[in-house]
Amino acid sequence: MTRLRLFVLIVLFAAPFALLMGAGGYHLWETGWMVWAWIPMFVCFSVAYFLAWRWTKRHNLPPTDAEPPGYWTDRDKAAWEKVAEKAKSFEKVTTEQLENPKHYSDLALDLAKQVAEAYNPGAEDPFEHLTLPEILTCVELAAADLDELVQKYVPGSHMLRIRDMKRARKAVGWYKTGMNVYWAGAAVLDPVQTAIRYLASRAAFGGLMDRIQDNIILWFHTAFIHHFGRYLIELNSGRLRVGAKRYRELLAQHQAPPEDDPTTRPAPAPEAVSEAALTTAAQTAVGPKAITVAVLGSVKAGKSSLVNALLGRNAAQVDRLPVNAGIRYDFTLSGGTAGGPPLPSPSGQPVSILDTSGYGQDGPTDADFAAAVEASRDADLIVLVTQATNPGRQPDVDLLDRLRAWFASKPHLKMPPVVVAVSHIDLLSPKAEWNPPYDWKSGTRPKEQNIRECIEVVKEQFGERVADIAPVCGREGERFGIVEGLVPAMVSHLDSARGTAVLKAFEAETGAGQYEKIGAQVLEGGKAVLGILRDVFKKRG
Ligand SMILES: Nc1nc2c(ncn2[C@@H]2O[C@H](COP(=O)(O)OP(=O)(O)OP(=O)(O)O)[C@@H](O)[C@H]2O)c(=O)[nH]1
Ligand SMILES: [Mg+2]
Repeated sequence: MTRLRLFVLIVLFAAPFALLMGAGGYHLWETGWMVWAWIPMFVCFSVAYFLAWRWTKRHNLPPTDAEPPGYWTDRDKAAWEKVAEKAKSFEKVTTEQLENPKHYSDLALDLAKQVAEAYNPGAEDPFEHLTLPEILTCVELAAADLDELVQKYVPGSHMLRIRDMKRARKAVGWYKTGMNVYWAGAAVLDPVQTAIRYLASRAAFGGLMDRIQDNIILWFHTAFIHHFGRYLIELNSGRLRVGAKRYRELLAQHQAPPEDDPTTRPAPAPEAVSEAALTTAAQTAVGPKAITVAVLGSVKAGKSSLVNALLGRNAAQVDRLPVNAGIRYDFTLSGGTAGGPPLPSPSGQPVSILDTSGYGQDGPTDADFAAAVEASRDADLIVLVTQATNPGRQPDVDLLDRLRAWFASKPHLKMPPVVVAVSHIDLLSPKAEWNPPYDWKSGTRPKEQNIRECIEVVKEQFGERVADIAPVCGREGERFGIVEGLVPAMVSHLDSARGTAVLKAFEAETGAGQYEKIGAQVLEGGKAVLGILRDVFKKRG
């Protein structure tokens, strides 16, 4: 259909309505009802404008600065601060600037430089260490995110061409001109009334259209900086070396497994519980990656007893594997321990527990420390066991400080959160009494008070080195505080632990695949060269 025909159709459709509006308006004006008609019209327009203004206000549009992922290191977080600052700095910039395509390319380059500098301070060229595929992956991921955001929140964006947007902007201009002409005409007919209405409408909607447009454009502009910034951080920290597809897969693998609500699950038969409670991680080939817990502590602190308690009665069904740093146990959480209350844990989550050999009361030797590093660098969570009855905790504090220093020297890794298990609480005074459960947080029995005091002391000794502290008794047959206190504490730090797992997965991948990739590329390149040579020889022959 030609434009002319379209135009004719629109005019023909619109003409009767325009005529009715004109005639009606004239009639209203003639009979003096105009004032009465004007009031509801004014109210309708006001409400419509107000709602449009509110719904396009920035805090009603989805936020674009979602929580930084749990696996981000301190360096990543510092870089994110810069990105957020940049986004904020544009709050008062003109819309014309935000509409200019060149502005976005300049901004992208500037942001890329700033983030890269956070990773290579002082470097002459902060992009030196990047590869082309990584950079392209960054662009691909950011673009995909922005595309999704715009398609979801800007209705009709898939049909709007840039040309249309410019036209819409012009149409607003025409509308304003039209309104001015209308006001001028009305003023001739009824100057006083018109002046009052004009002032009222100015006060109510002055610049409203502009504000609505500005809000949406500024929102997109902020989203652009946040999303691009986020992937620049992933880029500079080396996590995009695996490529866009694998990057998404790795992240998805480390999401918490779907919630399994024990109240809605059909209760299994008692003997089935113990069967189902723990299945070896080896059986779950697909699904989430295992969470690795390193159990550290001094000699005879009660580490092995605690590990046995964590495994429950099903220790036999657990995969037991001697490794350099100690013994590894692999199993899968099921949301219930044998006979015990349901664990507040995501079921189906494979877990690997590493029981280490302890260090002496003089503190960890270099060999002990090396073993602790080996256990912790693969761990997503550290459980540090310390005896309640042994008040000197300097060896434990030393170990944590050395571990922190070690992780700090590896900015692409993150130290796992540390949960302290204070063992042997049964031996706190009164020694002869052991009558669990103990309400150590607020109870008034002497044992409860002593446990509380002991935990206070431990808290002071470790300070911010640890994320959580739980008192336990790990002695066979007298266990207490493990399912009730320690496990929930461990689970509550799982997100952070999963984050550490993500970093490790990326580290392992990016190191491992590199040579195979080069091999494949050489092969591809080789095939192309062979093809060219063949053609050359064919032509000669
Ligand atoms: N009373 C009491 N005894 C405990 C507790 N936890 C462990 N024990 C006992 O302390 C001793 C040492 O416990 P383990 O679990 O072997 O300690 P460990 O830290 O693994 O020791 P090493 O591996 O040799 O470093 C054992 O005799 C346990 O029965 C506890 O909470 N209370
Ligand atoms: Mg042991």
